[in-house]
Amino acid sequence: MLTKEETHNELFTMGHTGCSGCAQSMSVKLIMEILGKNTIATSATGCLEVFSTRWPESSWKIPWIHSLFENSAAVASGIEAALKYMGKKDEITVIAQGGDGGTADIGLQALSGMFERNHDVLYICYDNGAYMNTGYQRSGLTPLDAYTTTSPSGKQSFGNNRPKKYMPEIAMAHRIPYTAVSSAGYPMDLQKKVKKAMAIKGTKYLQVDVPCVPGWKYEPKYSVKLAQLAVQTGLYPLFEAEYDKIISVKKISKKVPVEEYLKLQGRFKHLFKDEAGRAEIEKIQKIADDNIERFGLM
Ligand SMILES: Cc1ncc(C[n+]2csc(CCOP(=O)(O)OP(=O)(O)O)c2C)c(N)n1
Repeated sequence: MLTKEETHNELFTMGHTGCSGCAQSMSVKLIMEILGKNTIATSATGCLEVFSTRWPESSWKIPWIHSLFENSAAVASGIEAALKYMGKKDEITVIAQGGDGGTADIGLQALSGMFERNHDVLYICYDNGAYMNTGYQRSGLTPLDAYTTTSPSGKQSFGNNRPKKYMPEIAMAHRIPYTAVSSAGYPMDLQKKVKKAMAIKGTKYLQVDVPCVPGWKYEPKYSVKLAQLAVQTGLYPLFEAEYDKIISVKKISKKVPVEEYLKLQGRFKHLFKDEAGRAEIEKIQKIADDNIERFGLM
Protein backbone atom coordinates (compact mmCIF):
# COMPACT_ATOMS: atom_id res chain seq x y z
CA MET A 1 0.00 0.00 0.00
CA LEU A 2 1.21 3.52 -0.81
CA THR A 3 2.01 5.97 1.96
CA LYS A 4 0.09 9.25 2.09
CA GLU A 5 3.16 11.03 0.75
CA GLU A 6 3.53 8.62 -2.18
CA THR A 7 -0.14 9.04 -3.03
CA HIS A 8 0.34 12.80 -3.07
CA ASN A 9 3.13 12.36 -5.61
CA GLU A 10 0.89 10.50 -8.04
CA LEU A 11 -0.23 12.44 -11.10
CA PHE A 12 -3.70 10.85 -11.22
CA THR A 13 -4.62 10.80 -7.61
CA MET A 14 -7.18 10.03 -4.93
CA GLY A 15 -10.58 11.58 -4.47
CA HIS A 16 -12.14 10.58 -7.78
CA THR A 17 -15.53 8.95 -7.82
CA GLY A 18 -14.88 5.99 -10.14
CA CYS A 19 -16.86 2.86 -9.26
CA SER A 20 -15.22 0.30 -7.04
CA GLY A 21 -13.32 -2.05 -9.36
CA CYS A 22 -13.21 0.51 -12.21
CA ALA A 23 -10.58 -0.72 -14.66
CA GLN A 24 -10.47 2.62 -16.41
CA SER A 25 -9.21 4.49 -13.33
CA MET A 26 -6.65 1.71 -12.70
CA SER A 27 -5.37 2.09 -16.26
CA VAL A 28 -5.13 5.88 -16.07
CA LYS A 29 -2.99 5.57 -12.92
CA LEU A 30 -0.64 3.14 -14.67
CA ILE A 31 -0.44 5.31 -17.78
CA MET A 32 0.31 8.50 -15.82
CA GLU A 33 3.12 6.75 -13.94
CA ILE A 34 4.89 6.39 -17.28
CA LEU A 35 3.93 9.68 -18.92
CA GLY A 36 5.16 11.83 -16.05
CA LYS A 37 4.46 15.43 -15.19
CA ASN A 38 5.45 17.03 -18.51
CA THR A 39 2.16 15.98 -20.03
CA ILE A 40 -0.90 17.89 -21.22
CA ALA A 41 -4.14 15.90 -21.50
CA THR A 42 -7.47 16.39 -23.16
CA SER A 43 -10.45 14.31 -22.05
CA ALA A 44 -13.72 13.90 -23.90
CA THR A 45 -16.97 13.91 -21.96
CA GLY A 46 -17.48 10.45 -20.50
CA CYS A 47 -16.87 8.43 -17.33
CA LEU A 48 -13.24 9.51 -16.91
CA GLU A 49 -14.03 13.20 -17.17
CA VAL A 50 -17.06 12.93 -14.89
CA PHE A 51 -15.47 10.86 -12.13
CA SER A 52 -12.09 12.63 -12.00
CA THR A 53 -13.00 16.31 -12.25
CA ARG A 54 -15.89 17.17 -9.99
CA TRP A 55 -15.43 20.92 -9.74
CA PRO A 56 -13.81 22.46 -7.75
CA GLU A 57 -11.72 19.32 -7.29
CA SER A 58 -9.59 17.34 -9.73
CA SER A 59 -7.59 14.11 -9.60
CA TRP A 60 -5.22 15.36 -12.30
CA LYS A 61 -1.92 16.94 -11.29
CA ILE A 62 -1.09 17.90 -14.86
CA PRO A 63 -2.64 20.48 -17.21
CA TRP A 64 -5.92 18.87 -18.26
CA ILE A 65 -8.70 20.16 -20.50
CA HIS A 66 -12.24 18.89 -20.91
CA SER A 67 -13.14 18.75 -24.59
CA LEU A 68 -16.52 18.10 -26.10
CA PHE A 69 -17.56 14.48 -26.52
CA GLU A 70 -16.68 14.66 -30.22
CA ASN A 71 -13.41 16.59 -30.39
CA SER A 72 -10.79 15.38 -27.93
CA ALA A 73 -8.40 14.71 -30.85
CA ALA A 74 -9.01 18.12 -32.44
CA VAL A 75 -8.32 19.96 -29.17
CA ALA A 76 -5.13 17.94 -28.66
CA SER A 77 -4.08 18.73 -32.26
CA GLY A 78 -4.39 22.45 -31.48
CA ILE A 79 -2.36 22.11 -28.29
CA GLU A 80 0.38 20.25 -30.15
CA ALA A 81 0.48 22.88 -32.91
CA ALA A 82 0.73 25.67 -30.33
CA LEU A 83 3.56 23.90 -28.48
CA LYS A 84 5.42 23.47 -31.76
CA TYR A 85 5.00 27.16 -32.52
CA MET A 86 6.42 28.01 -29.09
CA GLY A 87 9.33 25.61 -29.58
CA LYS A 88 8.24 23.49 -26.58
CA LYS A 89 6.96 20.33 -28.22
CA ASP A 90 10.04 18.25 -27.51
CA GLU A 91 9.68 18.75 -23.74
CA ILE A 92 5.97 18.01 -23.48
CA THR A 93 3.84 14.94 -24.25
CA VAL A 94 0.31 15.61 -25.46
CA ILE A 95 -2.35 12.98 -24.91
CA ALA A 96 -5.98 12.90 -26.00
CA GLN A 97 -8.43 10.60 -24.24
CA GLY A 98 -11.90 9.28 -24.87
CA GLY A 99 -14.20 6.37 -24.13
CA ASP A 100 -15.14 3.97 -26.91
CA GLY A 101 -18.21 6.05 -27.81
CA GLY A 102 -16.20 9.27 -27.90
CA THR A 103 -13.49 7.57 -29.95
CA ALA A 104 -15.10 5.20 -32.41
CA ASP A 105 -18.47 6.85 -32.93
CA ILE A 106 -18.89 10.54 -32.14
CA GLY A 107 -15.19 11.55 -32.13
CA LEU A 108 -14.13 9.45 -35.11
CA GLN A 109 -14.12 12.34 -37.57
CA ALA A 110 -11.87 14.54 -35.40
CA LEU A 111 -9.65 11.54 -34.70
CA SER A 112 -9.33 10.68 -38.37
CA GLY A 113 -8.29 14.28 -39.06
CA MET A 114 -5.63 14.10 -36.35
CA PHE A 115 -4.34 10.80 -37.75
CA GLU A 116 -4.21 12.24 -41.24
CA ARG A 117 -2.28 15.35 -40.16
CA ASN A 118 0.01 13.09 -38.09
CA HIS A 119 0.08 15.33 -35.02
CA ASP A 120 2.59 14.32 -32.39
CA VAL A 121 -0.13 13.16 -29.96
CA LEU A 122 -0.87 9.91 -28.16
CA TYR A 123 -4.60 9.14 -28.38
CA ILE A 124 -5.89 6.75 -25.71
CA CYS A 125 -9.24 5.02 -26.11
CA TYR A 126 -10.56 3.47 -22.88
CA ASP A 127 -12.77 0.74 -24.29
CA ASN A 128 -15.47 -0.35 -21.84
CA GLY A 129 -17.68 -1.43 -24.71
CA ALA A 130 -20.60 1.02 -24.37
CA TYR A 131 -21.64 4.57 -23.45
CA MET A 132 -21.33 3.85 -19.75
CA ASN A 133 -21.41 7.35 -18.32
CA THR A 134 -24.94 8.01 -19.59
CA GLY A 135 -26.46 4.67 -18.63
CA TYR A 136 -25.00 1.80 -20.67
CA GLN A 137 -26.11 2.50 -24.23
CA ARG A 138 -24.63 0.51 -27.13
CA SER A 139 -21.57 1.90 -28.97
CA GLY A 140 -19.75 0.81 -32.12
CA LEU A 141 -17.37 -1.15 -29.86
CA THR A 142 -20.06 -3.09 -27.98
CA PRO A 143 -19.40 -6.81 -28.52
CA LEU A 144 -21.86 -9.12 -30.26
CA ASP A 145 -24.84 -10.18 -28.10
CA ALA A 146 -24.09 -7.90 -25.15
CA TYR A 147 -27.11 -6.53 -23.35
CA THR A 148 -27.17 -2.73 -23.27
CA THR A 149 -30.08 -0.40 -22.60
CA THR A 150 -30.34 0.34 -26.35
CA SER A 151 -29.71 -3.26 -27.44
CA PRO A 152 -31.70 -5.16 -24.83
CA SER A 153 -31.98 -8.93 -24.92
CA GLY A 154 -35.46 -10.44 -24.88
CA LYS A 155 -37.90 -12.27 -27.15
CA GLN A 156 -36.86 -10.25 -30.20
CA SER A 157 -33.08 -10.31 -29.92
CA PHE A 158 -29.96 -11.57 -28.18
CA GLY A 159 -28.76 -8.06 -27.40
CA ASN A 160 -26.34 -6.17 -29.63
CA ASN A 161 -26.64 -7.71 -33.08
CA ARG A 162 -23.65 -6.07 -34.78
CA PRO A 163 -19.98 -7.09 -34.58
CA LYS A 164 -17.54 -4.93 -32.60
CA LYS A 165 -16.06 -2.23 -34.85
CA TYR A 166 -12.38 -2.97 -35.34
CA MET A 167 -11.09 0.43 -34.33
CA PRO A 168 -7.32 -0.38 -34.20
CA GLU A 169 -7.47 -1.41 -37.86
CA ILE A 170 -9.14 1.92 -38.67
CA ALA A 171 -6.15 3.62 -37.02
CA MET A 172 -3.72 1.44 -38.98
CA ALA A 173 -5.51 2.24 -42.22
CA HIS A 174 -4.40 5.87 -41.69
CA ARG A 175 -0.76 4.67 -41.73
CA ILE A 176 0.05 6.39 -38.42
CA PRO A 177 3.46 5.52 -36.89
CA TYR A 178 2.18 3.41 -33.98
CA THR A 179 -1.02 1.58 -33.03
CA ALA A 180 -1.23 -0.57 -29.90
CA VAL A 181 -3.89 -2.56 -28.10
CA SER A 182 -3.48 -3.31 -24.40
CA SER A 183 -5.55 -4.22 -21.37
CA ALA A 184 -6.13 -3.32 -17.73
CA GLY A 185 -5.44 -7.02 -17.07
CA TYR A 186 -1.80 -6.70 -18.15
CA PRO A 187 -0.25 -3.64 -16.41
CA MET A 188 3.28 -4.32 -17.63
CA ASP A 189 2.15 -4.69 -21.22
CA LEU A 190 0.22 -1.43 -20.88
CA GLN A 191 3.12 0.53 -19.40
CA LYS A 192 5.57 -0.89 -21.94
CA LYS A 193 3.35 0.27 -24.81
CA VAL A 194 2.90 3.75 -23.32
CA LYS A 195 6.67 4.07 -22.92
CA LYS A 196 7.19 3.03 -26.51
CA ALA A 197 4.51 5.41 -27.79
CA MET A 198 6.14 8.33 -25.96
CA ALA A 199 9.39 7.76 -27.82
CA ILE A 200 7.77 7.83 -31.27
CA LYS A 201 7.15 11.10 -33.14
CA GLY A 202 3.80 11.54 -34.85
CA THR A 203 0.39 10.11 -34.04
CA LYS A 204 0.02 7.11 -31.77
CA TYR A 205 -3.23 5.24 -31.06
CA LEU A 206 -3.57 3.11 -27.92
CA GLN A 207 -6.74 1.18 -27.13
CA VAL A 208 -7.12 -0.28 -23.65
CA ASP A 209 -9.69 -2.89 -22.67
CA VAL A 210 -11.23 -1.64 -19.41
CA PRO A 211 -13.95 -3.83 -17.86
CA CYS A 212 -16.83 -1.84 -16.35
CA VAL A 213 -18.53 -3.20 -13.21
CA PRO A 214 -22.02 -1.69 -13.60
CA GLY A 215 -22.13 -1.86 -17.41
CA TRP A 216 -20.91 -5.45 -17.73
CA LYS A 217 -22.69 -6.46 -14.52
CA TYR A 218 -20.13 -8.42 -12.54
CA GLU A 219 -18.61 -8.37 -9.07
CA PRO A 220 -15.85 -5.73 -8.69
CA LYS A 221 -13.30 -8.38 -7.75
CA TYR A 222 -13.40 -9.77 -11.31
CA SER A 223 -12.14 -6.67 -13.15
CA VAL A 224 -8.59 -7.89 -13.71
CA LYS A 225 -9.67 -11.50 -14.24
CA LEU A 226 -12.17 -10.49 -16.93
CA ALA A 227 -9.62 -8.32 -18.72
CA GLN A 228 -7.22 -11.29 -18.72
CA LEU A 229 -9.91 -13.73 -19.89
CA ALA A 230 -10.74 -11.43 -22.81
CA VAL A 231 -7.15 -11.86 -23.97
CA GLN A 232 -6.84 -15.57 -23.18
CA THR A 233 -10.02 -16.44 -25.07
CA GLY A 234 -8.85 -14.54 -28.16
CA LEU A 235 -11.69 -12.02 -27.92
CA TYR A 236 -9.34 -9.08 -27.27
CA PRO A 237 -6.06 -9.54 -29.17
CA LEU A 238 -3.21 -7.43 -27.80
CA PHE A 239 -0.77 -6.28 -30.42
CA GLU A 240 1.41 -3.47 -31.74
CA ALA A 241 1.58 -2.13 -35.27
CA GLU A 242 3.84 0.29 -37.07
CA TYR A 243 2.01 1.99 -39.93
CA ASP A 244 -0.12 -0.79 -41.44
CA LYS A 245 2.05 -3.72 -40.29
CA ILE A 246 1.58 -5.74 -37.10
CA ILE A 247 4.97 -6.01 -35.39
CA SER A 248 4.13 -7.98 -32.21
CA VAL A 249 1.27 -9.92 -30.63
CA LYS A 250 0.73 -11.19 -27.11
CA LYS A 251 0.58 -14.95 -27.52
CA ILE A 252 -1.99 -17.11 -25.76
CA SER A 253 -0.40 -19.98 -23.89
CA LYS A 254 -3.59 -21.98 -23.39
CA LYS A 255 -6.82 -21.05 -25.15
CA VAL A 256 -9.74 -20.49 -22.74
CA PRO A 257 -13.29 -21.20 -24.03
CA VAL A 258 -15.38 -18.02 -24.38
CA GLU A 259 -18.00 -19.35 -21.89
CA GLU A 260 -15.49 -18.76 -19.08
CA TYR A 261 -15.47 -15.07 -19.96
CA LEU A 262 -19.17 -14.70 -20.76
CA LYS A 263 -20.57 -16.48 -17.72
CA LEU A 264 -19.08 -13.99 -15.24
CA GLN A 265 -20.99 -11.09 -16.77
CA GLY A 266 -24.66 -10.20 -16.41
CA ARG A 267 -24.66 -8.54 -19.85
CA PHE A 268 -24.37 -12.04 -21.40
CA LYS A 269 -26.54 -14.03 -18.98
CA HIS A 270 -29.39 -14.41 -21.52
CA LEU A 271 -27.06 -16.60 -23.63
CA PHE A 272 -27.06 -19.32 -20.99
CA LYS A 273 -30.83 -19.91 -20.95
CA ASP A 274 -31.49 -22.26 -23.85
CA GLU A 275 -30.28 -23.92 -27.04
CA ALA A 276 -30.69 -20.76 -29.10
CA GLY A 277 -28.35 -18.99 -26.68
CA ARG A 278 -25.87 -21.86 -27.04
CA ALA A 279 -25.78 -21.23 -30.80
CA GLU A 280 -24.95 -17.58 -30.09
CA ILE A 281 -22.09 -18.63 -27.80
CA GLU A 282 -20.80 -20.70 -30.73
CA LYS A 283 -20.82 -17.55 -32.86
CA ILE A 284 -18.78 -15.71 -30.21
CA GLN A 285 -16.37 -18.65 -30.03
CA LYS A 286 -15.93 -18.33 -33.78
CA ILE A 287 -15.04 -14.63 -33.41
CA ALA A 288 -12.35 -15.61 -30.86
CA ASP A 289 -11.06 -18.46 -33.06
CA ASP A 290 -10.90 -16.19 -36.09
CA ASN A 291 -8.90 -13.62 -34.08
CA ILE A 292 -6.47 -16.34 -32.98
CA GLU A 293 -5.98 -17.33 -36.60
CA ARG A 294 -5.84 -13.81 -38.06
CA PHE A 295 -3.42 -12.36 -35.50
CA GLY A 296 -1.40 -15.57 -35.02
CA LEU A 297 -2.08 -15.59 -31.27
CA MET A 298 -1.07 -19.22 -30.71
C1 LIG B 1 -22.68 15.29 -29.11
C2 LIG B 1 -23.04 14.68 -27.80
N1 LIG B 1 -23.88 13.64 -27.77
C3 LIG B 1 -24.20 13.04 -26.60
C4 LIG B 1 -23.68 13.51 -25.42
C5 LIG B 1 -24.06 12.85 -24.12
N2 LIG B 1 -22.99 12.02 -23.59
C6 LIG B 1 -22.09 12.46 -22.71
S1 LIG B 1 -21.02 11.29 -22.21
C7 LIG B 1 -21.77 10.12 -23.17
C8 LIG B 1 -21.32 8.70 -23.18
C9 LIG B 1 -19.82 8.50 -23.15
O1 LIG B 1 -19.51 7.20 -23.55
P1 LIG B 1 -18.04 6.76 -23.89
O2 LIG B 1 -17.37 7.72 -24.78
O3 LIG B 1 -18.08 5.34 -24.37
O4 LIG B 1 -17.30 6.86 -22.48
P2 LIG B 1 -17.58 6.10 -21.09
O5 LIG B 1 -18.50 6.99 -20.32
O6 LIG B 1 -18.16 4.76 -21.40
O7 LIG B 1 -16.24 6.00 -20.46
C10 LIG B 1 -22.84 10.68 -23.88
C11 LIG B 1 -23.74 9.93 -24.80
C12 LIG B 1 -22.80 14.62 -25.46
N3 LIG B 1 -22.23 15.12 -24.37
N4 LIG B 1 -22.51 15.20 -26.66
